[in-house]
Amino acid sequence: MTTYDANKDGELDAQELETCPALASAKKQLDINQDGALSADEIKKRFEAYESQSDYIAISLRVVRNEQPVANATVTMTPEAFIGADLQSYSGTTSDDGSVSVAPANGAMPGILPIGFYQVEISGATAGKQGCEIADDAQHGNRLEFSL
Ligand SMILES: [Ca+2]
Ligand SMILES: [Ca+2]
Repeated sequence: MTTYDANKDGELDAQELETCPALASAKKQLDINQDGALSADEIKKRFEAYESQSDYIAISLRVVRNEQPVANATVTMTPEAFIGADLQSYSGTTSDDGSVSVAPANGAMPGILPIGFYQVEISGATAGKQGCEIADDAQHGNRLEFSL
């Protein structure tokens, strides 16, 4: 969290969250006191909630532009360092229907990812930084859709 806490006040405010779209995407669930900022304690509580969740989740991922599927886009999902330093990245290329099953470099268990927060990079994206949370109770469920 210190990576994103630019003014070092122990909280991530709306401006700081812009630099971490993964946390920003889950703000509704994380921001317990609804003050628009995420405190270290609120983030800690989220990780405590993970204890009772699945370790890995099968996700379906799709890339669209103007609601149309985007083929041949490379999607790379990189775990945020704060969820664990030893986690690997997942990537894949979208098919004609815009869907992709991302996999680690060794190809094991495509489409099945550890829960947590991810940076998402998509080739051809113009929308700026993207990110997401993967969790049993994430608001988008296990279906992720990214717009370019
Ligand atoms: Ca701050
Ligand atoms: Ca808060």
